[in-house]
Parts: sequence; structure tokens; C-alpha cells
Amino acid sequence: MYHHGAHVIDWTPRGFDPVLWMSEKTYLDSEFAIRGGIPICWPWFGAGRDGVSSPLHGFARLAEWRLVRSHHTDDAVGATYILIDSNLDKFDSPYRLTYHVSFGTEFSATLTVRNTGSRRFTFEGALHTYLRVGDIREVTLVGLDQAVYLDRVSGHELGPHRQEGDVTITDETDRIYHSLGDIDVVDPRGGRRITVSRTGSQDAVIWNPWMEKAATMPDLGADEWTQMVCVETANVAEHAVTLAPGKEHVMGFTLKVSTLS
Ligand code: TA6
Repeated sequence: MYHHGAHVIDWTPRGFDPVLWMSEKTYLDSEFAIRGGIPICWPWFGAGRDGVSSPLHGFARLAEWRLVRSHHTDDAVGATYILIDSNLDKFDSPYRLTYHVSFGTEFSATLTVRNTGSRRFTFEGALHTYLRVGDIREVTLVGLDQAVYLDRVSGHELGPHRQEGDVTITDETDRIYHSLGDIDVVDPRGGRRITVSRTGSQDAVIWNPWMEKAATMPDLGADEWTQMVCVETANVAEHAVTLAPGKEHVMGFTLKVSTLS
């Protein structure tokens, strides 16, 4: 992990290849977001509900979080980071973010947002998880059948659309699914299934830039787009969260990996 953005960059459970994808060309200086791992998108997603918020995906992934606790048991190690009242020039309500991650035979991440001010506030959030796959062109995402989604690819009709069957990636894909259930990333080339189980999250964002858009991204190595898919634990747009003073909201996910028989 990096303190910068409280950014998880690797989880490699025993007996498996790394589960999180990291770009070979990621920036690692503080001005830019790290490309890969698990960026924390808060207090807005993308350009925000107003469409003009900056930086993209909020400031939390660019901030220096504080490690307040690390711990280990026989089968897991964990860390807890906090971010308190950073960038109040961009978000004018006092808050406290607590991010807890656990690395073991499973991975888990939990983001707790606390309203420490005297007025309610509304935020979007996403744990923008980059999963590593053998070849995205052979991957199937199971668990979104009949889910309603918005299509964010420029030029595509926004929708809402309804997913028919499993999701396969055959072009640039950038969709916000309204879904509460588990999502299985079935990766024949990688010989494994990664199960994403979410809590406190009404949306799952599925993203792969595909060839053309990837070629425009300086922090993505050539052809790396074939080895990643984002399955993001989120609450965005109409599912933005409004918190009363003193209240908390918890959003998180767990990753499990199993070998494809
Ligand atoms: O979550 C998908 C998305 O919103 C895409 O539209 C793409 O912009 C991606 O996030 C990466 O965003 P970033 O700001 O990290 O380049």
C-alpha cells in the first residue's frame, strides 16, 4: 500500500498470481492518481453529479492518508488509514474517512464516511478496483443478468439499459450497473474465478478502455488493456449518499479467488 491515496497496489494470495492489476507505466508522484490497484474515489465519481467537479474521481485518491493501525493474525494482515477534513476548499463539510483493508486468503476493504459537521452532506464514492485477468477478450462477468445499467462510453446511448445474460467485453466498456449481488470474473486464460462481494454499495462500475482509448492513456503500457477489468464498488449518481450530522456510511467489498476446474 501507499499512504498516498491509501492506495492498495497488490494482493497476491498464496497459490495464485497477483489479483490486482497495476500498470507498468503508472505515475507514482503525488500529482497524479496511481493507475491500478484500488483507487479511492471520493467525494465524487468521475466529474461529479454536476459534471464539472475536479479533480476527476475526487481528491481522496490524491491525498496523503494517515496510517493509524496495522495488525496481523495467523492468516491475515490489516491496515487502517484515516483522512480528516482534507481539501475542504473542494468539499465544504467536515468529515472523517476511515479505510480498513485486510490481506489474507481473502481480501477485504471497507470505507467508512462519518459526517463530523453540523449540516447534512451528500457524496458519491467508489472503490475503483482493477482486477488482473489473463485476457479480457475471454472473460465473462457473471451476476449482472437483468441489472439496469447506464452506458458512459461517449457516443453510446446513456440508457437506462437492461443487461441480458452475462457481461462480455468486446469494445470500450464503461457501465454503471445498479446491482447489489456478487459478481464473478471468470477468467479462462488466467484459470481462475474472482468473486467480488459488496456491502453498502448500490452500483457496480465495469470498465475496460479497450484498444483505442488505451492507446490515448500515457500511464497504460501497450496492450496492458487486455489484462485488466475494473469491477468497482460504488454509490454514484442517483445512489449518491446523504449523511446527517454525526451519522456514518459504510461501503466495502471482499475478493475471493478460486481455480477454474
Ligand atoms: O470508472 C470508470 C471511469 O470513470 C472511466 O470513465 C475512466 O475515466 C476510468 O474511470 C479511469 O479514470 P481515471 O481518472 O483514473 O483515468
